[in-house]
Amino acid sequence: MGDKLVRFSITIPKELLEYIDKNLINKGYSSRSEFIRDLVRETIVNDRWSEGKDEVVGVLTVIYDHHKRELTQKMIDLQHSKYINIICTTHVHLDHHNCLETIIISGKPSEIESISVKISGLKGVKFAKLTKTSKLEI
Ligand code: NI
Repeated sequence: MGDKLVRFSITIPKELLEYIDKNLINKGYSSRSEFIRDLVRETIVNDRWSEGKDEVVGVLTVIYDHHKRELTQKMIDLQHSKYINIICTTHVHLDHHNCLETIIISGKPSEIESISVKISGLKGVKFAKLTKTSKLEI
């Protein structure tokens, strides 16, 4: 966390400010400043993913068919790839047919995207979404 806060003023159209106040402050943001800080942090995360140099973290959420027995083994085999680090996985049996799994992966963006596409493309995977994030020092 940055230890020094600075104050500055910005100029934006009145309607944008009204939008911020109406749609974000009312939804739980404690202040306009907190909203702007989070917007900038989101940009930092996006930049890290697009630049591709730094290690980042991805959370892959997958819904798959519980009855596709070989699928579980294929997913595990992919996770044992030497290029990536699986931090943890959580498996939830949603119902008789559906399994939900979250796989938290660290590594280079291209490596995380690559394994995510491979897992998403396995037969029996019905839904997959990669959430991109990273460490934030500020
Ligand atoms: Ni299950």
